[in-house]
Amino acid sequence: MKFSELFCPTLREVPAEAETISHQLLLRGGYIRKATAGVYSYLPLANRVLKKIMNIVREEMDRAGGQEILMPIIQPRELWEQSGRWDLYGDEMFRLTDRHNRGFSLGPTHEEIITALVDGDIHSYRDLPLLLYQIQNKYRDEIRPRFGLMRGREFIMKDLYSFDMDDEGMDISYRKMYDAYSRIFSRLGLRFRAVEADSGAIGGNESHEFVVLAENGESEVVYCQACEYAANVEKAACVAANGDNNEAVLEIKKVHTPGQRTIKDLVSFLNLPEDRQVKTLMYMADGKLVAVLVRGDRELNEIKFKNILECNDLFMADEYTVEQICGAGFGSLGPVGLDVPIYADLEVAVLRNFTCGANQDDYHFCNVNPGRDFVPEAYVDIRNAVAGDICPQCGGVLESVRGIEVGHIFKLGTKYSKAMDANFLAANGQALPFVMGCYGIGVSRTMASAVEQNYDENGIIWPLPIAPYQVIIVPVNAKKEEQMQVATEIYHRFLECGVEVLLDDRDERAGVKFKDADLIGIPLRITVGPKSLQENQVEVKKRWEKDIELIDLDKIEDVIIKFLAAK
Ligand code: 9G3
Repeated sequence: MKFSELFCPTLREVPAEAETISHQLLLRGGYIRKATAGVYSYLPLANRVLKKIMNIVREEMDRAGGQEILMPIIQPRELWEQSGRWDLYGDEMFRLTDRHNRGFSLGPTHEEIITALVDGDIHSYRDLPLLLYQIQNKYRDEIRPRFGLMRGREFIMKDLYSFDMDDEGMDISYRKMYDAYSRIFSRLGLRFRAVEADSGAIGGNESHEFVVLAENGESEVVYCQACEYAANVEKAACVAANGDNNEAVLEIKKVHTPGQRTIKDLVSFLNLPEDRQVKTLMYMADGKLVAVLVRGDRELNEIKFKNILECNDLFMADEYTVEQICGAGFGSLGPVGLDVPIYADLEVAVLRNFTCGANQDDYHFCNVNPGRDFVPEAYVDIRNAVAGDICPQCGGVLESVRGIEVGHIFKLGTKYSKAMDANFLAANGQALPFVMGCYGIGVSRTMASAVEQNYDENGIIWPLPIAPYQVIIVPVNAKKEEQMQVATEIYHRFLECGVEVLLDDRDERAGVKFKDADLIGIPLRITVGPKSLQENQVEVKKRWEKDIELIDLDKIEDVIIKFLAAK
């Protein structure tokens, strides 16, 4: 491809609305352009990267026994009513009506479509297991689409659905997908981790996320250095603190704490460390007020809490309601004498003589002791795990990293097949619901996460397997006949060998061409300049290294082809 013909509108300036590095570099590199909030066009270079990602995904899905199909984006409302999810997703679902005023959704996912499809034509256990997948646009009306392709309202997803006779079959399909995902992200040249994850509203009880490690990723993961344990913080289990607290139990006392509202206020006002305090948070769970206690230095994990309460709606109560019920504002709440069901984190059970609000503004209780001064509904694991915690699997020490969720696989069980009455005939003639799994990869998000993980001050550094082109040839001066002649000759030789090569034939200053080559992130740059021609050599520079090698003109082909083959 000749750069002078390539639709690749690079930008010098960082667009103001781009907050993350991948959004900035994909815009500046001429990879994407915004059509509207959260909706992008993929320009030629991005399209080449996406196709490489999709091909690796396809190869591994096919190798794992998947069969590629393509399902509709327009989905009839009736199917979502059958599964009971039409009303579950509010404004996030794009909805439309046709000329007959019938309701449809723009597909945010395809459990309903695929279950109805398979139910229509698969009737016997002999046809199982069945793994069907697609690579297709998805639509989700995010409240705040941001970070470019990372959180769009239209994005490309590979979604595979597995159909088995029983749980054992589902576990086998799940394991095949888990292994296929590990191969995919390795082949894409990304540093990633597979971690235990919360299944959320989709249902089922086991799921794993594949997270590309990146310091400003939205997902927080904890992992153990001593064993294989790794989990999204939403899911990571916290082991109960040891109960060998033999501190003497002191008499409770009420302390006047004028204007002291937060944990930090009390640290200074009472010279009291955070872990000697307990914070009380009030939530509405399916319309009922509940209190939750965590140690002053911990954060509540709302997903764990919601799973324990098994409620649909969980959100923080407003201060007005709280004042009505508890007689005090947020900064003065506590469990003592609180006429609301209380759930306490495991750590609170072993606290002695802690301080908390007295349910009276400007007063706190000191020397509060669980059991004597309040009795919770239960002591449960509802705090966020943090680095330094004990590994729930082996007792080692947990570390924490951030990353970008690019894949998520779920054991669905019979949730959708039961809801939609999708059955097969077992060997004994019994009609049984399919046992399903679903497996997603964010293809467009994977491209962005590759940038988040591989860039420097000059631009993108594509992992070789997904670079839009492998080599860019830069003649220093397009006006010099000899340089252009040599550059063009190398270019044609590479084309003949099947090397994916760009020739920067633009009549631009060398500096501009080098900057663009770095910005768009082509792995190998070959420079044809006056100096190197005297010695019958060209300069070769790898995008991720600083130094430049001089290679003889008659060896350049072998060197490059050997290098590319080795990768
Ligand atoms: C919706 C809307 C948004 C959604 C969903 C449904 C997320 C929804 C979960 C999944 C689970 C898996 C198959 C591929 C991998 C992920 N956001 N989820 O079901 F109607 Cl508006 O999509 N689906």
